[in-house]
Amino acid sequence: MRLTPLVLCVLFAACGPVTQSADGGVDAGTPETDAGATTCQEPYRRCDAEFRFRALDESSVQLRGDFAADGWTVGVPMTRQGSDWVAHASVGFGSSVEYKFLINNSLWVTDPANLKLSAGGNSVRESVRCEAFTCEPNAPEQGAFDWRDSVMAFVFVDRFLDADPSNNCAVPGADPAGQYKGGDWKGVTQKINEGYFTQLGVNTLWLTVPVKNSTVGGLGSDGRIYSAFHGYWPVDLERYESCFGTQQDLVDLVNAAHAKGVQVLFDFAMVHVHASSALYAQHPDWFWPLAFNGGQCVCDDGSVCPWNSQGQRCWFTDYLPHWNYTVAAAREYTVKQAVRILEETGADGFRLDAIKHVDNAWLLLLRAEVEKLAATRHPRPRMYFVGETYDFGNRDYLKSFVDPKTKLDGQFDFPLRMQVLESIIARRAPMTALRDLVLSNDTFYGPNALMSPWIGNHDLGRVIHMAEDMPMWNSGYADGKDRAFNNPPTLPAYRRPFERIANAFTFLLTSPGVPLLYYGDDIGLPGGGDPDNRRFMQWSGLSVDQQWLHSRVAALGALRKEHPALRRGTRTVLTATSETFVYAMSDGTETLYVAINRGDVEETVSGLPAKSLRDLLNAESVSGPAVRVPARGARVLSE
Ligand SMILES: [Ca+2]
Repeated sequence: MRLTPLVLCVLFAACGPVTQSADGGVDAGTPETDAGATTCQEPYRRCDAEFRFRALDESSVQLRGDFAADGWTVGVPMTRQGSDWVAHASVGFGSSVEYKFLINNSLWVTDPANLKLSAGGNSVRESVRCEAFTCEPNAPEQGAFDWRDSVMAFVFVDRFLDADPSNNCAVPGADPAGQYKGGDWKGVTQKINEGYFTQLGVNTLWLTVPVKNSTVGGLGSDGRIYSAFHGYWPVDLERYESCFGTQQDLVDLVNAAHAKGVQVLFDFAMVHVHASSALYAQHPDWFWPLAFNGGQCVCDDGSVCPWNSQGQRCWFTDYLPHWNYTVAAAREYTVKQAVRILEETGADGFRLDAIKHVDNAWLLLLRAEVEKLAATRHPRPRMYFVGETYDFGNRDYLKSFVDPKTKLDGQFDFPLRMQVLESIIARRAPMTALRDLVLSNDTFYGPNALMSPWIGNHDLGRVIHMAEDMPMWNSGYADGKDRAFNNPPTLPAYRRPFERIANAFTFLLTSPGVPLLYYGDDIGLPGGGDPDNRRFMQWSGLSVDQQWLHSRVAALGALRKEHPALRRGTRTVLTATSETFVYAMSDGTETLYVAINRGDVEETVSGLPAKSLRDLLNAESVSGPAVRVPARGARVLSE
């Protein structure tokens, strides 16, 4: 790995554990190194760690460990210095390193000078820190938003708040459920200024696609006519969506968000354009032909493959020409428009739609060009890209798109969503299954990856119905479309589903990554599959249960903001049963304990510290190591 020259700490306070305020900024008490100078955010720092082994009569000693991807197989030869063998390795600031010494190329030994061993029997040096560190290339700087602190809400602009009826659109013949409903950027700005998002602990917005969409209707697979209220049928990437407002309205929105410490991501639809787009007429060679290989899909390797295959490039439907990014001009054009949108609006990144249907070359180019833009902003930010790869099971496939340096920062964690749904919400799998996934999932996607854990989105039936006593759909894969028009679901009239959703949010908001709140899930907004899962946001007349869930999500958001361990910490699994899951989140400064009971009777959980504990979520005191957790309840405990 190439590193920039040493950044020497001028003041000791900037070299030790740096205290971050809840909004990600540096605490006022942290001295600046010198006027105008900045330094990189902690996850992008590396320490030069020295390892020593007291020499006897060895002919060679190597350092092996997890300090590098190939550190266990290649290793670092140690050199003899006086009575010691000595080697150096670059270790992530604040991270832990496991290692052993390989003597004479045959004998593995732990470090006799370090008694700390891992479960696997390796020596462990915990939480490595250093006064002099190096910064990785293109690292985000101190003072810029730290994305480990992000909590994201997906705001479906057309369905959120209509603050300006003068921009409202209507598509002739559209089904009422698929028609524009008037929501706009001014409406989002109004809610930003009212503190609606801040009060929920949300500091990142994902907004629907901002570019001009088709003004004609499209025929859905259900035979109904839809408008482009969702933004996924772009016609002109160089104009903004007039149905949502003006370019100035959008700039005002981003400025209002930033004034509240809220980041803004735009959905970007780079998979296709609408057939009415002039781009398609002018540059037919920029798109795959509809009848490619006899109308079937084409995959990365040029073979014919089924719909939804990995790397598939076929049209979603016959009015959505699919970009052919093997054509450099097509790639460069869309990336140029994406970067321009970030430049013009000041926004902070993208949610990238259906990224598995886009050539890797496009994503690599987008990252490279957006990094150039980042270099012009001060302090240099991390521009966050979160991808949608609709796959509930294949983590390796999701991971193949994740590399914060060159591709995505993270993806929506579909496999984790499936397990949270099955274990906590629908209760068809034991909580031990969630534990089993979590044990490997937190670090699965690699250094500095920030996945987005979630439970609801705009492609699935509203999650509240999966939390009913009898889950509305029998499979986590169900899209809920059977109830989109036929017998659409109504709001549950009892508390239990709301408690189960609160438990799921307890898990999300005490997990690493960028947790996602789909608009309305904080009030258990009802709805079947698309488009019924995109009902207009309910701003009044909330039931007592809806108000309870909203306040619970807000309390969890506040806890996450107040306690860095809940968002930046490392998870240690403590105990799990079929009904309960208990884990600790620790950042080296503070440890919090999370206990979730998804069952319908009170449970006693074990494994907590044997002392008095404060339940921050319910404002109660309890005593460990065994603590009672109410039916469908959770505790977030502090020592
Ligand atoms: Ca409007």
